[in-house]
Amino acid sequence: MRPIIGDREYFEGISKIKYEGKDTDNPLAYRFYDKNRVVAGKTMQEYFKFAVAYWHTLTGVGSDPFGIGTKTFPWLKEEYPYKRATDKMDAAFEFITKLDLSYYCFHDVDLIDEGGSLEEFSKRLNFITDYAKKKQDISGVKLLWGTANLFSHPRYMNGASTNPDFDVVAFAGAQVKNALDATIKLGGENYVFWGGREGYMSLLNTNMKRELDHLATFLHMCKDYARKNGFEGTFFIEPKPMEPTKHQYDFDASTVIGFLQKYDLIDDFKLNIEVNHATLALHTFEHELQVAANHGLLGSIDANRGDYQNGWDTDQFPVDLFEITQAMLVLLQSGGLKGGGINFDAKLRRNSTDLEDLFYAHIGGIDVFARSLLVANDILENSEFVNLRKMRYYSFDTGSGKEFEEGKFKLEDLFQHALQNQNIQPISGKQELLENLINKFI
Ligand code: XUL
Ligand code: CO
Repeated sequence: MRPIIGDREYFEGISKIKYEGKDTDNPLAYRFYDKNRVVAGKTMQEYFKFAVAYWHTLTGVGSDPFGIGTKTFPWLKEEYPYKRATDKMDAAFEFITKLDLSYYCFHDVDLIDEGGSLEEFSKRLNFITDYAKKKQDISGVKLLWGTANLFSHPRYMNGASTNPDFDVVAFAGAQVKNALDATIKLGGENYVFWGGREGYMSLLNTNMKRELDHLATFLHMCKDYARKNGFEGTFFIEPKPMEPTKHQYDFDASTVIGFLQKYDLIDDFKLNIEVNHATLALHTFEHELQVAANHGLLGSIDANRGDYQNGWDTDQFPVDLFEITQAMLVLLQSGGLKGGGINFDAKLRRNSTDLEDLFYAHIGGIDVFARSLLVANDILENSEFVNLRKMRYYSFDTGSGKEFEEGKFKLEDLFQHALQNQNIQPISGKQELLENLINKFI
């Protein structure tokens, strides 16, 4: 089959991935992701907005601190950077359309190498986004979010907007300006700020208060510029507790929400929650989702998983139904993602070297989300789950408990209530019953 767009087929022998149902033996088919199936009032496609991450999928050749890359992607062979970038984009759009998905995400430098100067980088970005616009128009693929890579270049070794050197802060601003222009030009629905090296390696050389003030000033500028230039989407902050710095300022959802509130950014920013970042912060994925949802700030998800044996940020593709079902329970009960989607910020293992492995990885991840959504919806509609949790708080539904919730009680009133109600009976948390319930519905 010839690709729908582009003039060379990179993934030969693989045609469009279709939904074939759970009993299919075809490893290149969806078993659960049926994009037009309606769950909780929306099609799966609308619900998830699955996106391919340009950096891992198109440029992640498998290098690690102990060795160089292991994958020879045919779209990275050209020496001339402009041609290499269009080859890569052809491969990207072929891959996304063959997966039958509608979205992608990028950092500026994933699209094209930056070259030797800011002038050259701006020119290159303009060139490749012209090309991307054409590819989007032909294929119908859309940009879920754009971002700027403010962490790979050596200039950012001490951070970007929190760098102690103002020249670096300004360069970071220039890069974000270009990345925002690119996102706006391509109709990007959102824009992400992941902290990169915004954090510190040692407090001994760090004025933390000043750096946090700079971060906020910078984010205000970015927001004002984007709004002035017609960007109506949402800005997301992506929390992560550590790596590459020893301490990242955007540590976890709670920390980020406190920061957004303090610096008056809460109306324009929401959160992009990543599974492996949650676990690095010693939280569960569903915990971070719930914290964001509590504030109405659950914007988007970076899907992956860590290695629960060693805790590193291994960015593996999701496979765990029990984990993702718990996440989908939070998502369904909080009304879904606000503006964002599910971006596979996940990479193949270093020794998964066949091009078709990229398909297996994404198909598996997509199916685990689709299946978990079905299970979670089933649990909410056909089990005692909601009621069991509600019943735990029964004592607040009427009488004194209700008055307490309504703020009508003083501490002296609690004392009086306690005097009359000293015979406290244990109420079981029913955790095992609830865990069994999830397994039953899986
Ligand atoms: C790094 C990470 C980033 C962001 C985008 O851990 O998750 O790829 O998602 O900058
Ligand atoms: Co991420």
